[in-house]
Amino acid sequence: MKIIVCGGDGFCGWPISLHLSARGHEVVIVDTLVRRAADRELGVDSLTPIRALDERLAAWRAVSGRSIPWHAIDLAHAYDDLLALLVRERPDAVVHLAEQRAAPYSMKSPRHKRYTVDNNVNATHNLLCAVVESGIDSHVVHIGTMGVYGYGSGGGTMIPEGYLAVEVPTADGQGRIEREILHPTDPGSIYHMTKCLDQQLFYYYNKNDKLRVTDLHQGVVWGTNTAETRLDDRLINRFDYDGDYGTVLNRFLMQAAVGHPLTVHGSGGQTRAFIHIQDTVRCLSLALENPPQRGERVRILNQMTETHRVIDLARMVSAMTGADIQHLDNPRNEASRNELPAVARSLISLGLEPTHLQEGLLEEVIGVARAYAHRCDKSRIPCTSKWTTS
Ligand code: NAD
Ligand code: USQ
Repeated sequence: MKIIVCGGDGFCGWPISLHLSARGHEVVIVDTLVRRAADRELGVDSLTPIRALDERLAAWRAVSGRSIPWHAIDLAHAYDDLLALLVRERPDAVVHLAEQRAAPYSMKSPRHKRYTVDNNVNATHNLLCAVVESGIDSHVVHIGTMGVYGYGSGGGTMIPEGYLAVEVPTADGQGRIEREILHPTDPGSIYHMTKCLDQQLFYYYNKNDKLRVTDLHQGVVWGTNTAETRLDDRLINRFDYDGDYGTVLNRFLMQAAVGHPLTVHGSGGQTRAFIHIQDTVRCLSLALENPPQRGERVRILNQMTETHRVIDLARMVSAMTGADIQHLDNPRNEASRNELPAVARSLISLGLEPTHLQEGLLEEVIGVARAYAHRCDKSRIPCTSKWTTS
C-alpha cells in the first residue's frame, strides 16, 4: 500500500512510519515540525536526543534500504499543497496524526486554546475535503482519543466502541425504536473537544461522500521505543516529560529515574486507559490492512489494552524504584475519581496481542530515562497549565 502519514515526525507518527515501511508499505510523511517548535516555545526538549527529521530519514535509509519522502505541508492552512500531494501520490490510505495533542498545552491561554481548535479542526476538515476533491478512494485512519467519551463516572455502564444502542420514543408516543448513535461526547479539555469535533466531521464526510474512515479512540500511550526505533540510535523516539506534553506513566517513570517525587494530581483516583507504543504501531497496521468497505459507516475502534488508576500507577512505580509519591493540587478540572469500563475487542479480533504493564517493560522505560537523565530540566516537570483561573 502507499500510505501518507500526516504527523509522521511525532511520538506516535515516527514509529508508525518506520513500522509501515518495514512491512513493505510505501510511506510518505507530511509534517511541518510544529511539535518541535512547541518544545522551543516551552523551553524544553525531548528527554531522548531525537535527530532532525532529515537525519532520521537518512538513518532509516541506511538501516533498511527504504526511502520515506517528507513534505512540510501544514494540513490546517496549506490546502492546495495537500490536494496536489494527494493527486500526485494517489495514496491507498492516509494516516492522520497531525494535531496539537496535549490537553495542558491546549488550556495554557486563550492563544493556545484558539491555536489548538484552529489547527486540529482545520487539519481534519482540510484532509477530508481534499480526499473528496482529489477523487481518490483513500482510507483515512485517524487517531482519536478515549477522552471523547468523557471521564465522568462510569455509573455502571460500559463504554462501547463508538456507537451506543439507544431506544427512542416514536412520534405518537406509543412505541420505542432502537437506534445506534455516536456515543455522546464529554470532553475534558479544549484538546479533547477538538477530537469530539473531528468525530462529527468524519460522520458527515462518511455519510455524504462515502469516505472510508477508521477512527481509533486511543488511550494514554506509554513507552518509548519500538522494534524499528531500536535498530539505530539515530532512530530513537521522542520522550516527553514536561508538564505540558509529558503523559502520566512516562512522567512517573522518568521522575523515578531522576529522583523526583511522583506527581499525583489530587487523590489519584482518576482512571485512564493505556496502551504501549509498540501496540499503537501494531494497531495502525491492523487498521490499515483491514479497511472498511465503501458505504460502511465510520469504523470506530477503542485502541487501549488496559485501564489503571493514577494512584495505582504511582504505587507500582514507587514499589519498583523506591520513589516518593507527592499528592499535588490538581491543575485540571476533572472528576477526582472515576471508573472506566470500556469495550476494546475489535483490534484484538483483528490480531492485536496486547502488551500489558509489566515490570520488565517498565524497567526498560526507566532504563531509557536513566540513560538520558542528564538531559532532564527539572524546572519543566511541574504542570503549570491550569484549567480555570479561580
Ligand atoms: P505529537 O505531537 O508527538 O505528533 C503530532 C505531529 O503532527 C507532530 O510531529 C507535529 O509537528 C505534526 N503536526 C501537528 N499539526 C500539524 C499540521 N497542521 N500540519 C502538519 N503537521 C502537523 O503527538 P503524538 O503523541 O504522536 O499523537 C499523535 C496523534 O495521536 C494525535 O492526534 C493525538 O491526539 C493522538 N493520541 C496521542 C496519545 C498519546 O498519548 N501520545 C494518546 C491518544 C491519542
Ligand atoms: N496526571 C497526574 N500527574 C501527572 C500528569 C497527569 O496525576 O504528572 C493525571 C491527569 O490529571 C489525568 C491523567 O493523569 O487525570 C492523565 O493525564 P495525561 O497527561 O497522561 O493524559 P491526557 O491529558 O488525558 O492526554 C494524553 C495525550 C492525549 C490523548 C489522551 C488519551 O496527551 O493526546 O488523547 O492521553 S485519553 O487520556 O484516553 O483521553
